[in-house]
Amino acid sequence: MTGNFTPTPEDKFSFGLWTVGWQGRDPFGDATRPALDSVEAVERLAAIGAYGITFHDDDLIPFDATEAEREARVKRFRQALDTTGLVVPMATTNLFTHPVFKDGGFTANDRDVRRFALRKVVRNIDLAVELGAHTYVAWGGREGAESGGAKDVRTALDRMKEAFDLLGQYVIEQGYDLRFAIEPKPNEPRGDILLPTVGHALAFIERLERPELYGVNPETGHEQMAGLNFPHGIAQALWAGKLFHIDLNGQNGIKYDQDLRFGAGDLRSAFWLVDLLETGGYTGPRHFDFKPPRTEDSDGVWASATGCMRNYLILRERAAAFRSDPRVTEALRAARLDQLAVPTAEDGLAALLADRSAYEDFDADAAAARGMAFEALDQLAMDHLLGVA
Ligand code: XLS
Ligand code: MN
Ligand code: MN
Repeated sequence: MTGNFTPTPEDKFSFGLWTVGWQGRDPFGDATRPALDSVEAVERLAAIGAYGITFHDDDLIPFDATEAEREARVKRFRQALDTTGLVVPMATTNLFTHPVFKDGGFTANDRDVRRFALRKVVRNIDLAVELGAHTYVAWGGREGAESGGAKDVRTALDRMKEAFDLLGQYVIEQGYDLRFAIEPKPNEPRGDILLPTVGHALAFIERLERPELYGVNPETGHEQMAGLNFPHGIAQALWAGKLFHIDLNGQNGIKYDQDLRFGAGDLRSAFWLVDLLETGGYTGPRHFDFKPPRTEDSDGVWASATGCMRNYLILRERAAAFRSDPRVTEALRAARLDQLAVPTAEDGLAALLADRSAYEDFDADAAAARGMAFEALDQLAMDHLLGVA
């Protein structure tokens, strides 16, 4: 263990303005913390070693701000970015807080609401690009329903496709270097949300006019709320070339969206996730979308943010130690991962059909009797994770 878990901008850690700025308002209780000024957020994030900050339009500029107010806020924010060197790798739109979006933005039954939603996104895309973002996240938290007859899901998906196609057209026509990252979530705040998991989003993207413009922004807790294996979802997104961005946080199983700091919740899953991100070719930001619990004061907020990065760095070190351990190399071979990497029928279909050893002479009982040696491998992972390897 090197013990140096101090983040630097090279680690590419970024935070949503709404994360450290969360005031602790929940469905049962009022805010427990004062509002955080965006300039202070930039300065403090830079001070703790982050490299980026992200925002929803409404985090930076109140929904009903005048033009002059808007300009003043953007100017202060930009100055803070210039002074600190913090960048804006991603931005997104709030299509969920204002009551007008109670039935969604892109898939609201009301057409005028859908047109307003699209214009709101377009406006913030301009700002995102102006501030240097290359990724635009789209989380459709209100796109969904609580009852079966309220939403014709196939038609709503037509409207969802229409919205993304129009936004893609806009980005192309403006000549922007910007790609979209769709963020799945199974429920909350709607009873059921459209595009609930990474798999749903990946399938949807292939139906769009310009699929290459769209990827996913999976969030740890969202997949876990659906009982899914987050590293598996990330692996499939990487496999599809669609991991455009990621929201890291912590979650304890199938319950409300906890947004705990990264590393809290399912620690073993976090270990495999970091292992995958560090070895799987992902080069984007390590973005934290967490909520410092409402029990915390301002010191607790920054302790929580620092903890996200520290836990990532600890896990990065532990995962690297696991991968470089000769016993692990041996255990991987015993578990026959090398065989998995060999195509099943590289000799072709005809050769497979002619190969008597593949079927007629295959000894299924002998193959069934072979142990897979996964437990020894997993214990080595556990030892590395717990720091006793
Ligand atoms: C909410 C989402 C949201 C998106 C951005 O559950 O995680 O914060 O990341 O709108
Ligand atoms: Mn969440
Ligand atoms: Mn998120």
